[in-house]
This record gives sequence, C-alpha cells and structure tokens, in this order.
Amino acid sequence: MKEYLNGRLKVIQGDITTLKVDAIVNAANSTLMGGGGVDGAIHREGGPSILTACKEIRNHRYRDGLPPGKAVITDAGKLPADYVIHTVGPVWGGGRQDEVKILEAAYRNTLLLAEETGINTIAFPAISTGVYGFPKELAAPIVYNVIKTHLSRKSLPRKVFLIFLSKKNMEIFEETLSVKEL
Ligand code: AR6
Repeated sequence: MKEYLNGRLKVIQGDITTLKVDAIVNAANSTLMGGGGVDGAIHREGGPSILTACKEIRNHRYRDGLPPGKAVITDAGKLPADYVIHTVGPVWGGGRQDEVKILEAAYRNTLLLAEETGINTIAFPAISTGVYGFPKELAAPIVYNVIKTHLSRKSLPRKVFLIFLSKKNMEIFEETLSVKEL
C-alpha cells in the first residue's frame, strides 16, 4: 500500500465490494445493466436495488445509454458503501479513438459528481484495464494526474482510494508512477 498527494490518495489491494467508504466506483458499460468484472461483482454483492436505480436512469436521463466518460450515482444496496458511482471507460482500440481523453473524463466526472454529492471517501477500480483492454502502464500516470488536479482544486473527496484486485496490477501501477518520478 502506497500513499500519494499528502495522504489523500491511497493505493490498496482488495475487493472493492468489501470497502466501507462513502462511494465506490463501478467500471460499467453504457447499458448500465450490469456485466462481468467489477460491474458483475458490484451488482451481485449489492443486490437488485442498484439495477432498479440504473433502470430509472436509463428510462429518464440516458435513454440511449450512459456515454463513455460520463458518471451517474445510485444507492449501493447491501454493500457497505453508501453510494455507487457508475462510469464508463473507453474500450481500447489502439489509442487513436480518444481513449486517453475518455479515461480522463471518466475519472474527472466521477470526482466532480462525488464532490457535488458531498462525498468524503471514494474508491476507484482500475477502469478500462480489464475487459476493455486499456494498457495498465499507460493508465497509471493518466489516473494519477486527473486525481492530483481535482484534489488540488477541491476539498472533497477528502480521500481517494485506488483499489486493485490483484497484487500484480497494484505493483504495475506503483512501479509505473515511481519510474515517472511524479
Ligand atoms: N474489486 C476491485 N477490482 C476488481 C474487482 C473487484 N471486485 N473485480 C475486477 N476488478 P473490468 P473494464 C478489476 O473488466 O475493463 C464489464 O463487463 C479487474 O481486475 O471489470 O472497465 C462491464 O460491464 C481490472 O483490473 O472493467 C463492461 O462491459 C479492473 O477491475 C466492461 O466489463 C477493471 O476490469 C468494462 O471493462
């Protein structure tokens, strides 16, 4: 576990569905109807109220689905967290389809929504670096810089956690940042 940005950013290993923070972030897809990976785990452990809330959002605000880079908030059902913020990262297609900008927007808009909601503590999974195939070494400094910029301007969230399911992926993140000497 490493700390950055005067302790406001913490990198940890574990399962995001077990965290007792104000909000956890879901790496969803545009349908908001669930899926595999972290999305599947959140809906499975949180129970049906999260899907009901997602259906409401689809019926009223985002009839064509949640565009990549945007974020919405729901309750967290049976999870220990209070809220789930659902965002959609880019599908990696080689880097020339605005993948970097979309990944930045997903983190930035999630942090802004958390701030507006008054959230103190938030945990992110490694958005897009699973099924969506975004290179992990490329994602690390992008994610770090978006969080750094947000925290330098805003007092909320007070604390941000980046949680990695595997130790290996956590180490890739930490080692990539240390090489960059951020
Ligand atoms: N806690 C923390 N991290 C997790 C967990 C967990 N419980 N489960 C998986 N991860 P992915 P994506 C890590 O594929 O690339 C879904 O089907 C995982 O090891 O969940 O954004 C959606 O519905 C990886 O490092 O998300 C979309 O269709 C990271 O979370 C699509 O996958 C992200 O992997 C989104 O793909």
